[in-house]
Amino acid sequence: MAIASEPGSQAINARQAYYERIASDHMTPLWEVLGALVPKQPNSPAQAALWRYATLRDKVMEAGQLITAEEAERRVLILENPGLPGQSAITQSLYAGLQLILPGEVAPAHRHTQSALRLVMDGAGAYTAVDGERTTMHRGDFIITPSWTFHDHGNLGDEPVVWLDGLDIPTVRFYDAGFAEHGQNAVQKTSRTEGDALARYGNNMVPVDFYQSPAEPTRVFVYPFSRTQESLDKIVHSEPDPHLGHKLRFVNPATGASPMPTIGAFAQRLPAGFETRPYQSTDGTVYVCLEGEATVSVGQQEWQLQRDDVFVVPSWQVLKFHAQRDTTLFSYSDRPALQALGLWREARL
Ligand code: GTQ
Repeated sequence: MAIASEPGSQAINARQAYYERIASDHMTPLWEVLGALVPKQPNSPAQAALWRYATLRDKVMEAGQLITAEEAERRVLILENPGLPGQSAITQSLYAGLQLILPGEVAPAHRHTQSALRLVMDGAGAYTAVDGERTTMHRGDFIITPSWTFHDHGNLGDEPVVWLDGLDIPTVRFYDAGFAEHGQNAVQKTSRTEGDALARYGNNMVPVDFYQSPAEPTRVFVYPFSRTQESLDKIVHSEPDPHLGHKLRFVNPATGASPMPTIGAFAQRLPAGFETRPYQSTDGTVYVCLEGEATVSVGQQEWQLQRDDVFVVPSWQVLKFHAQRDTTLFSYSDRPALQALGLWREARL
């Protein structure tokens, strides 16, 4: 009967010496790392983490006294996952940051291959312009700037405006596919009136000859919170999904695919008193608590959510909610990328 036996110290020393010899030829033995390379299930180095909005806001307002939006290009505090220090990442594939623009300021036009979304959190009177059209930012609005579209931000009002940026920066870095350039002018010239894209592409119609392939981003670059709320308010009277409550995904209305190919976005309502059953999925997800009051548990962590708090649920960590009041959540993840690659899984426990 042959049983695998523990190697003796002589064998271990011989192997170690061999590993060192082959290292100079840039080779390394698979058998020492196979279990970590091909895990039985995801074991993300990213950690579950929460950022209180009060703290985020205080800190970004402090930055407002230290540097202008113009000088910074983007005055943003990066939300860095405690398990991924120095990587400017909130999950392995996604970035999150809190951006501040003060009255009268401009964040100059640029474009890059990274796709971006904004979730407006605080203040009124700012706009984002995307490829020649502006949209005025309201709290809860979900705004996108697809890959390689020129975008600039400005604040025409009299109060600070703060929003959450979500980008696929780590994904684009992983693929070594980053390109960027500045616009000719800090503030891009507008070529369409505000609301044009939403009317043309986002009202259950598209221009008669307009067809897109699934990976093309939507021309609808704002999903107003008023419309999201309208949908959630209507469906909340039906039976909630036991694991998700009432959860909707934002789509490109011309294709049914996600608004941008690398980042998916979701809106969710948990009715007062509702408790979700445990759920896990492979798309590491960033959440914003837009309204309400709820307890969330992610793996061993548990938090009492307050308005505008931001938290992250890494891949395959078990997620549960218990809403004390009607609670509205916005979230974004790399789900469409995982789905396109055949790597998305969920488990309803
Ligand atoms: O607004 O264009 O948080 O380019 C990071 C990179 C925001 C932006 C970020 C960016 C932007």
